[in-house]
Order: sequence, then C-alpha cells, then structure tokens
Amino acid sequence: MRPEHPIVLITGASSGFGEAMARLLASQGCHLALGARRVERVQALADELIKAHGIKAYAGAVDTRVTASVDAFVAAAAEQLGGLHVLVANAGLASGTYKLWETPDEDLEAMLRTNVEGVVKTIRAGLPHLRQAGWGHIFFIGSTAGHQPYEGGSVYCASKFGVKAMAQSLRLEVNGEQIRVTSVDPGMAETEFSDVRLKDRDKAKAVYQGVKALSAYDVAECIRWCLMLPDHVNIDEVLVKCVDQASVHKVHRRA
Ligand code: NDP
Ligand code: 8X3
Repeated sequence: MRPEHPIVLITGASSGFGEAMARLLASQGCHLALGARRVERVQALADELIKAHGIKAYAGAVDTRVTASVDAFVAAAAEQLGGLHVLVANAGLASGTYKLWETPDEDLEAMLRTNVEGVVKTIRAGLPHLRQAGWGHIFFIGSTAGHQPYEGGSVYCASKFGVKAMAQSLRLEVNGEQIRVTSVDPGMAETEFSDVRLKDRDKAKAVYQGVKALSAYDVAECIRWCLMLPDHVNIDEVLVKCVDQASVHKVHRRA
C-alpha cells in the first residue's frame, strides 16, 4: 500500500518543475530528497519546506551525468530519510536550437548525458530502495518533443523519444512488482528551461510571448494526481499542453 507519507526523491529540484513538485508534494505530507548541482538552492528549499510543513527533507548536490555523484546522493538520501518510495527523474535540459549537422559536441553531450544517461543512473541507483520498501512509483519527465520532432530540436527530441522508450521498457521490466511507472510529457512551460537553452533572457522571454504557457505547478499537479491514485491504477503517460498550444508547431499568440 502507498505509505501515508511517501518519501520522494526529485532530481533537478533547484528550479522549474522539480521545485514546484517539491512544494506541492511537501504540502501533501510527502518527505523529500532534493538534488541538483546548485546545492544552495535545494538546501534553502528543503529548509523552507521542513519549517512550513513539518516534513523530513534531505538536500544534496548531484550531477546526474556522473555515476558516483548519483550513487552518493541516492544512498545519502535513503539513509537520512529511512528509505525511498518515489523517484522523479526530472533533471534535464535542451542546449541550443541547432540543426542536426550543426550541433557542437558540447551540446550533444550535455543533452544525451543528462536527459538519457542521467535518468538511467538515477533510476538504477534508486530502484533497489523501492523494491526494499515493497511499494514504488517512478516518474520520467518526457516532453511533447518525445512525441513530435521539430526543426532545431533533433538531439533534444531524440533524448525525449529516448525517455519515452525507457519508460515503456521499464514498465515491462518491473511488471509483477508493486512499482508504477509514469511518464509526464509536457508541452511549453515557463521555467528556466528556455534561459538554459538559449542563454539569452530576452530570447527566452520571447518563447512565451502572448501565450498562457503551462506553469511548473501545472506539471507538478499531474505528478500529484498520478501519485495519489489507488495502488492498482497506473497512469502510463500524461501528455499535457496549454490550451494555446495545439501541437508542437501550432501555438496561438495574442498580440
Ligand atoms: P529548469 O531549467 O527550470 O530546471 C531544470 C533542472 O534540472 C534544474 O533544477 C537543474 O539544476 C537540473 N539539472 C540540469 N542538469 C543537471 C545535472 N547534470 N545534474 C543535476 N541536475 C541537473 O527546467 P524545467 O523545470 O522546465 O525542466 C525540467 C525537466 O522538464 C527537463 O527534463 C526538461 O527537459 C523537461 N521539460 C521541460 C519543458 C518546458 O517547456 N519547460 C517541457 C517538457 C519537458 P542545476 O542547474 O542546479 O543542476
Ligand atoms: C520542452 C518543450 O517544445 O521546447 O520539452 O521542446 S519544447
């Protein structure tokens, strides 16, 4: 049975979706393990949520591209919190809007190592703790980019198609265990995502110009809903877009 106060590990909790999930799940009584490279941010968030909600929270530095870093973060989190029930492999990024043949190695590696390898490393390290608890829920964060490729997104789209494939494979692999596997696949959402991708504040703001985009809390709400459903219910995939976004290529913008 789902524990009354699940222990939830979130990578990429220093901003955007990860931070919003931490805030929403803390308000529901979940205990939290929060990781990112900007450890001062996750530490401040953990301190705030412990005070506000009386939960247990562990904050740690983690670079999900690096096996030793992930293993150390997950082990410390499980030890401090007394186990793990939920993994949210959220850390990820897009880097640039290059055509396939223009993509520099640095950006290629950043996306594939974080969005694909980092997800494997996080779940590989965390899964034994879910098995030990006898109850688990694993969340992948995919994207509409994993459903519909677009120009300038070949590597990012490849990484999110990869996320979708990993979620589908893992669900087959853990079948027979009380472990749910869900992929939450958002469309455009206003976070630090476009700042990181475009490395230019004005260009990043322009991405959402005239659009009521998803907020990080809209995405966090999808996670909360999937998590709180009865144990026998598994939501395989949540494809969620704002009303203004009909598809990757069709976005309504107000003047
Ligand atoms: P943000 O840039 O706001 O957050 C990204 C988070 O990932 C940060 O906390 C960052 O922390 C962390 N991160 C990045 N690289 C690493 C790393 N190597 N190790 C550990 N943490 C890392 O973007 P979002 O919240 O929007 O993105 C979260 C996820 O959602 C990503 O996987 C993204 O691809 C996906 N997504 C985003 C959409 C959007 O439109 N915003 C839509 C669909 C999916 P730090 O830099 O401190 O390490
Ligand atoms: C982020 C959404 O449209 O920038 O995954 O690829 S998009």
